[in-house]
Amino acid sequence: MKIQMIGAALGAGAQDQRCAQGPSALHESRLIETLKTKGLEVGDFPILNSFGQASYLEALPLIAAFNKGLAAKVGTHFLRGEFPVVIGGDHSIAAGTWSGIANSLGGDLGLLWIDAHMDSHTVESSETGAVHGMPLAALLGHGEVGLSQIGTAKAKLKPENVCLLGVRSFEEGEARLLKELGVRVYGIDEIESRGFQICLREAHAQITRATAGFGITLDLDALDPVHFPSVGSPVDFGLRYDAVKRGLESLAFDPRFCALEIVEYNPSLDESGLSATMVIEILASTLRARQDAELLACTATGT
Ligand SMILES: [Mn+2]
Repeated sequence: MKIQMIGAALGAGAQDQRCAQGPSALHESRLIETLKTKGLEVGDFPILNSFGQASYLEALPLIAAFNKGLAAKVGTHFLRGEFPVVIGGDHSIAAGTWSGIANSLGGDLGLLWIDAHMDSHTVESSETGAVHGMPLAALLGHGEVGLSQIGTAKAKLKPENVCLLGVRSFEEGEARLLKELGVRVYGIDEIESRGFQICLREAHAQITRATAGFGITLDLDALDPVHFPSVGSPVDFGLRYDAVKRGLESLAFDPRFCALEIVEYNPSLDESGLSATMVIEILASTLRARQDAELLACTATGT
């Protein structure tokens, strides 16, 4: 299984735009070399850049154009039988990544959205106008058409095929939309009381029940900032790094796992480089599990 890393150097969707430097900083932290030494089949690491400068709602046309290109690139690699891994950038790139997969999958897409926030605003409900607060609404077919109708006019996700995990900061408008649609949200209180692994397994069962494949998008602000402070919008009391790393590894043994996205790494807040190492470790363990699953499946079918 060939893993195709894609950098999405976009920061225009966030208030703090410095996560645009995430892909290049990880590249300089020897991301690709480390994955190769772990036995992973990775090629090059092209980084898509956004041209032009804008912020808040004024950035919408720029972000829509960027995501259109990202979706095409992700879809092309996926249709070649490769496993796309998109590295952000702010979370507005999710509209591109998952439109690219949904348009190419040939069936419904399941998605696990690990995040401190809901990212389910529309232009009307957003209080800040920051576009990284809108990608999930767009993928569900709501809000700005430049984000919600990439490639096709169809909604990329059905509400019953998405679960959010780790949420602890949200506004009324986006919560109302998810509630009306019936999207399952695992807030931090439920995760604390029932246990992370139990909630994760339940979410995995839901997003694979009626889908042709599933993806994971990890917004690093889901992690507790005590352990992982290097993000655009930190929120206290998050998920534990080890639990998330082990959890992603366990889900990645499922051969239906078809793409991964990691966003919001802010290298300006990572002077020691420790957070970069943590991101690379999560990628290595998750992709290793996915590759092993592929090898096992090939052995089982004799191919
Ligand atoms: Mn997010």
